[in-house]
Amino acid sequence: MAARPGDPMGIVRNAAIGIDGGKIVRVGSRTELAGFRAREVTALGGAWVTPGLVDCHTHLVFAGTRANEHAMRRAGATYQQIAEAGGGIVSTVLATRAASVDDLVAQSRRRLHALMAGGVTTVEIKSGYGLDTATELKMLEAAKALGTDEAVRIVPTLLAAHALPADAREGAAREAFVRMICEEMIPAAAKGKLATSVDAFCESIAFTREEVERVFTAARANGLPVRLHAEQLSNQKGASLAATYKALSADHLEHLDANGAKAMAAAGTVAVLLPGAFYALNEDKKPPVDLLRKEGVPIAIATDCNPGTSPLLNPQLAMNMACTLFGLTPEEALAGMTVNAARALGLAHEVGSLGPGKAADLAVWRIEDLAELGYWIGLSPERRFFAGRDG
Ligand code: DI6
Ligand code: FE
Repeated sequence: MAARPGDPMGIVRNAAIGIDGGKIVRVGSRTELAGFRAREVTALGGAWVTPGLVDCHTHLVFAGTRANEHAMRRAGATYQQIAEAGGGIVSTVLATRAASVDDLVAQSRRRLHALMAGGVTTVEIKSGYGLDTATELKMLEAAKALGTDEAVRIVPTLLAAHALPADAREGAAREAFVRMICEEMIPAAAKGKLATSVDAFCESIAFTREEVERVFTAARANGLPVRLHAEQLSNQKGASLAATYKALSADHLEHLDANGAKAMAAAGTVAVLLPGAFYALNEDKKPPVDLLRKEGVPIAIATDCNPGTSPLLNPQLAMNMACTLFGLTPEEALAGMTVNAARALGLAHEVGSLGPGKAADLAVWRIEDLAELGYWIGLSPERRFFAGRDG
C-alpha cells in the first residue's frame, strides 16, 4: 500500500512503485504496473509506504549541549532570562566556534542518525551558532559533509541573523553586525553554494523587522529565497514581513494574528509548526491552527532539533505532539512532514510525495492503518529507501 499525501492522501491499496535511476517512474495498483518490466522486485509484504519524511527546520549542527538550561528552566527561568544572562544561543556559539569541522560533523552525525532511523530522508540544517563569517561557513561545510557521507538529502540554510553577539547588542556594533551579515556572510554563502536559503529570527531578543528587511533584501540580491522564525515568543508582525518577501516559510507562529495568516496565504508561505520547542519551553500559547486552516495556509511540522529549545530527535514524536498539543489530525501531521515540508524547502517538485519524477525516498511502515503514524510515540519505519537504495 502506498500513501500519496496531497491528493489529499491518495491512498493506493495493493500498490507497486516503479523506480529507475533513484527516481519514481510510476505509482499505481499492482495490476496497473503489471506490464512494468523490473530488473529487481522488492516485496514489502503488505506494509504501508509513505514518502521519506522531510524535517524542514533543524539546527542539527552544533557543538556541546545545553542540558544545564533544562534544569534552569525547571527552576523557573524563562528562555529570555537565560539568553540575557549569557546562556542560550550565545553559549552554543562559543562551543561551536571552538569546534573543528570534523568535531562538528562527528557530534552532529549521531543526531542525524536518530532522525534517519525515524524515517527522515531530507533534513534542513541551519547555521546560526557562528555569528561570524568563518564559523557560519564552517557550520554549512559540516552540513554539506554530512550530506555527502550519509544516505540523506541535506538542505543547508544560512541563519546568520539568529542572535546578536554579546559585544554587538547595541548601537554601532549592532549595526555593523547586520551589515556584515548582508555584505559578507550572505554573498559568501551564495557564492560558495553553501546555502539554498536565508533565515532570520525576528524577536525582541533577536532582530527587529527593519534588520530582517535588510537581511532579506541582501538575500534577494544574492538570489536566495528567505524564511523566518516569526511570532515565536511575541507578535512582531514577522509573518506578514516574511510574506512581503514571498518567504518559503514562516516558522513557530505561536503569536500569529489574522493579518499575518492572510498575508501568508496570499504569498503561498508555509506555516512550519515546531511542537518540540513549544513543549520544551513549557509554553501555553499555541499556534492558531484553526486560523491557518481557515485561511488555507499549508502547515508543515518539524523537529526544530536544537540544543536549547527543542532537543528532539524523533520525527514521529514531532508528529504526535502536533496532534496532541496543537490539535492537528493524523493526516495533517503526515502532510506536515512530507508534502508541505517539501514545499517549505522549495523542493515539492523533488521530495515529499510519491509520483513520477519524484526522488525514490521511501519509508516503509509495518502498521495496520495510516492513522498509526503520529499515534505511536517514537515509532520507527521497518525500512527506508533513499534515492531508490535500501538503507
Ligand atoms: N528559535 C528557536 O526555537 C531556536 N532558534 C530560534 O530562533 C532556538 C535555538 C537555541 O536556543 O539554541
Ligand atoms: Fe529554529
